[in-house]
Amino acid sequence: MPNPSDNLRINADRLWDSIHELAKIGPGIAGGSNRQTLTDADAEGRKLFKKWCDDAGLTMGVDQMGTMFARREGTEPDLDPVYVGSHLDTQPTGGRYDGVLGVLSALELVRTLNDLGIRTRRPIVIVNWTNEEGARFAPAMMASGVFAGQFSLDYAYGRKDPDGKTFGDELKRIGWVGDEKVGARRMHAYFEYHIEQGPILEAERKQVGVVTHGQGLWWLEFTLTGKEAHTGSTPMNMRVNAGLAMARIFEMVQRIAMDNQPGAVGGVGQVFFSPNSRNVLPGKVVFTVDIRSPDQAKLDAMRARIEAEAPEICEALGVKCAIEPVGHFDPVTFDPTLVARVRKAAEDLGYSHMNIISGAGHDACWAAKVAPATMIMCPCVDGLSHNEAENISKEWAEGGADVLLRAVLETAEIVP
Ligand code: HGY
Ligand code: MN
Ligand code: MN
Repeated sequence: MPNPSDNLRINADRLWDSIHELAKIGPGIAGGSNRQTLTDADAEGRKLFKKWCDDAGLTMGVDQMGTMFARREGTEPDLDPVYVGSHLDTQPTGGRYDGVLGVLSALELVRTLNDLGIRTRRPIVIVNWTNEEGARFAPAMMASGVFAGQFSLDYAYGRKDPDGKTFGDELKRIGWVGDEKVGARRMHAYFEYHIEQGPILEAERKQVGVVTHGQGLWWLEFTLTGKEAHTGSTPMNMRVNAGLAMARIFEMVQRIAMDNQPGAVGGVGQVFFSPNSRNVLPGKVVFTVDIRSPDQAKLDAMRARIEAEAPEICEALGVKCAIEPVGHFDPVTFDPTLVARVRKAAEDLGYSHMNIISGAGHDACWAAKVAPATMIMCPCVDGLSHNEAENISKEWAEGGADVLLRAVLETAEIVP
């Protein structure tokens, strides 16, 4: 019977085929993916994933947030399982690999164990977390946040998308409201394999990222109220220009992020203008400022400066300013024992590797609140992600998946 120390490897071709099979569901317009959470495309992707889990002999559980838990039994079913997961929902102009690589590498891990007839003491559970992206319904990492006790189920169910549809109604509409209480499951350990979504591993020519920490994040939603007026006939000194206030706040966020280099980022990805007509000054502007840092003090100081300066900018223009935090988690330190296990697996398998801090948020950041958790990363081309041109090589995908297999087996304990 093989031991974790044996040269076990996943089937890279099968993993690669599954990733690209799923990519056919909810395709983007430029070769990436648009499988936003709780859309019909998300439902179709879930259905395919469930079929693959059924084919692999897994037992599917679903909780009240629609998160999917596919269980491979252990020889000691009462032991807390080892969880391995990520997400299948994407950005509207997302890539094929963000999230998908982690869920399907977990499935490939199970398929490999099945091929080899390997049994483990602990059960292994694959997770597809609902709404990791937070693109349609803020905040990001929503289902894992409810699981970790950060948000109530009611809060999550009440969150609205830009069309005013609620999370709860949409989850019901696609038929994925599960009966499990969210967070009732106990995890012995949680692993998440993910593309880096940044340029470091490729630049350093390393195949595997040993993720020691994750950046902290604030999402601050601004609602600026100006006065709708004609863009042609309204004299400049009579304008209450919420759009100008927004532009000055963008500049201020940029300046504060640059003042805190290295190790800080700040920007805005989403803006709503109302009435959004070419020749009407906006009466209302809504946008979300996204600031992040691995340094808690830096992160909090940036938030404080932004919340102090924005009202001054608005007051000077006669614009009303409301700020609501709609997303947050502190910088995360992943479990040192699991981190060391990942590093040793990369060494034993002969993969080049380096320590790395995750720039993006992940479900692992919330899982770490309730269980020992860690992450593994692979490089991505030009560090590009949240872009349809997101790309990785099969070799890169393979390296991290082999490391995942080995580290999970060490943790779930092979039965000889
Ligand atoms: O926002 C994030 O970092 C993640 O991609 N949802
Ligand atoms: Mn992701
Ligand atoms: Mn993402």
